[in-house]
Amino acid sequence: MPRVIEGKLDAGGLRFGVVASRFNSAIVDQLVSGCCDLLRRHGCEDDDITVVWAPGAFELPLLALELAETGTVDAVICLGVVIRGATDHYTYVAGQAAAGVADVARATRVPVIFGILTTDTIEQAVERAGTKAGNKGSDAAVSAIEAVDVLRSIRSLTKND
Ligand code: INI
Repeated sequence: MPRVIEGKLDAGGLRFGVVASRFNSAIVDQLVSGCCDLLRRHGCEDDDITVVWAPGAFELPLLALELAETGTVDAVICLGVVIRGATDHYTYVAGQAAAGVADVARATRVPVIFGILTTDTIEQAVERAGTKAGNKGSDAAVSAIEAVDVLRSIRSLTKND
């Protein structure tokens, strides 16, 4: 049998940063709510969740970096909504947000989760923020819990294992 490392979904004792953008806040609020609710239902205490508000998705990576570097959180969850408009502005905002989130995770070795909706329409975003297509904020919270646990397991491996 191979040795298999997979994450448990127990958030008890873990600390999370939630970095959310105010842009499209009516929808982002639902992502934050779904995210925090999921963390609590998996054993995370309210005191162990820090919510930070960014102006827009473009600023999420910088604030995630600062938060991750404090050493006070086990994972950072980035939440936002970028909706395609008439110009190519969307491409720059969404592209930099996605690349930035990945960069912060690799630079800090803290899981930084991409919970940013990138959609063509407001309707598609609403569908993914607690209506018919689930809640991407909750999904991001699951990914955060799982990533923290998998990382801990990998880091506890020794050469003799
Ligand atoms: N920010 C978003 O979070 N979502 C968007 O859809 C969006 N659009 O489309 O413009 C957006 N723009 C603001 C951007 O994130 C920055 O806050 C701004 O450019 C200042 O740096």
